Amino acid sequence: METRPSCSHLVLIPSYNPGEKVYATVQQARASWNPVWVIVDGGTDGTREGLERLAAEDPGLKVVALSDNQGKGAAVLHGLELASTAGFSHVLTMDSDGQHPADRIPEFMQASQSHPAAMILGVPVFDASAPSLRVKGRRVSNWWANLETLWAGIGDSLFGFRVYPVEPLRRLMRSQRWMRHFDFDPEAAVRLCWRGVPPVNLPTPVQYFAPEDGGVSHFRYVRDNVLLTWMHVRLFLGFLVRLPLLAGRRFTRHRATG
Ligand SMILES: Nc1nc2c(ncn2[C@@H]2O[C@H](COP(=O)(O)OP(=O)(O)O)[C@@H](O)[C@H]2O)c(=O)[nH]1
Ligand SMILES: [Mg+2]
Repeated sequence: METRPSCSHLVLIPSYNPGEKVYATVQQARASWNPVWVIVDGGTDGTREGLERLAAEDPGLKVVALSDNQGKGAAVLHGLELASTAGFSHVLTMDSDGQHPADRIPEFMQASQSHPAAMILGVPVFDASAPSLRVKGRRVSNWWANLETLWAGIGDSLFGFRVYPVEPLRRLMRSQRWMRHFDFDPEAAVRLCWRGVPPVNLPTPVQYFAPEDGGVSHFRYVRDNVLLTWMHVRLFLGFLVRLPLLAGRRFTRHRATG
């Protein structure tokens, strides 16, 4: 079944050396949505060529190749600029390595159509395949993200299966030089909350694949935890500056909900 292309909502997949899983991932995304754009963020595993071959036969799939590796956030920003020029109002971001459930795309897009001013955040539902170090690590990041927004409702700070309104995110990223690497997802959620983009949370299954099943991760435990710690330091400082504003909003929300 061919889906009619959406003029407002786009699937954007940043991809960096994902291995063979990328083909099934992109094809599943295409089975659920049209259009799908893959931003190939440099890379050396031959998947750029493979994806370009798929795109040559599928008008609903576009592959944009960056000449060198710039980081996840930088790849998303590149896609946002193109999406904005092409007139899209929202993008759904998802990973290229098969961990995210492509069959949930329509449900997320529908939630975004019902709440266009909001960001739709996937909240991971882990199965037994999830490494406990990663599951525990994200509790720490989630706690900080909730403090930094005074519990405005971020269900998960790190999960990359989300729908964003294009313009607020694009403006936010252009206004500073952070959020270009693994610090993209948590910082986007916190800073968009600060700018008045409310989160809507949807539980979403996530899978971790063993290397022998084609699982590839570029998460480097020390490098990326240092990056995330420094990110929370700057977000915490930003939080202190905005505390009166956030407390005021919290008070108004509290009064409105009784
Ligand atoms: N780590 C990393 N991921 C990138 C980069 N550029 C794009 N991505 C994409 O970001 C997503 C998440 O990365 P991944 O290594 O799977 O992280 P993990 O799922 O947290 O272990 C994948 O879709 C990557 O292809 C990059 O420079 N570094
Ligand atoms: Mg992954």
